[in-house]
Amino acid sequence: MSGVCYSPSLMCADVGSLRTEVRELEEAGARLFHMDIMDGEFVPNFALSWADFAAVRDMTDKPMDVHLMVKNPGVHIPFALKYGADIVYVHFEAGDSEKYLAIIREGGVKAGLAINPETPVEAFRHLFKAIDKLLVMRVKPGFAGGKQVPEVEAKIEALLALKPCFEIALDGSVNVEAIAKWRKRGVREFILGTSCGLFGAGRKGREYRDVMRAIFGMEESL
Ligand code: S6P
Ligand code: MG
Repeated sequence: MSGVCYSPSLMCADVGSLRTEVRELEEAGARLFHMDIMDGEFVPNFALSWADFAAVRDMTDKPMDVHLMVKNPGVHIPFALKYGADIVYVHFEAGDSEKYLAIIREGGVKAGLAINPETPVEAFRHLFKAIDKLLVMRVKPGFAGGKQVPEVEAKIEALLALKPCFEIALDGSVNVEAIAKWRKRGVREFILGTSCGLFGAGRKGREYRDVMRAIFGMEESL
């Protein structure tokens, strides 16, 4: 398998059957599990709970990230550290990113910054050294199946051109076209939701393995 990391977003899975879902996704080739935590304030929705996170942690040895879409990351970071997250993403737009990134690193895990589609690179460039991973949102956060914001394409291009010292992951509206395009240009992590057909109606009864194999196969032909 290549160095590309395909990370299923578990808020899109059958949350009532997480044990089966995690096992099947692992067998299908998932390298990391993406866990969305929302507070109903930073975004108008709720996704997974810390109980879900802890349960999945017990089910898998694969790395797990947590994408905090919350107004007050300070309340949630301790849970992420306690429950064994490997990467914690705080949103730049929630404020105080420098402080939170430092707390995450001090906790011994990778410090991730998530950025909304409208946030320009210049706004967080001063934080580059504090970031281990950058989660670039291609959609307005809060929901699966969101509409891709076209302006994000230029931002990803600009980020790659800067050859940053952190890894870049793409989240939201990651369809097969986006994977093909950005994999070729050097992006090494993709959060898989409904747009690529892994979850939701697009799956049309196929097994996770079939969808993932199609994505891996596409990569070989690049
Ligand atoms: C959205 C969340 C994401 C979604 C993922 C869904 O706010 O952060 O991680 O779970 O984007 O993917 P898709 O392909 O349905 O947009
Ligand atoms: Mg996410």
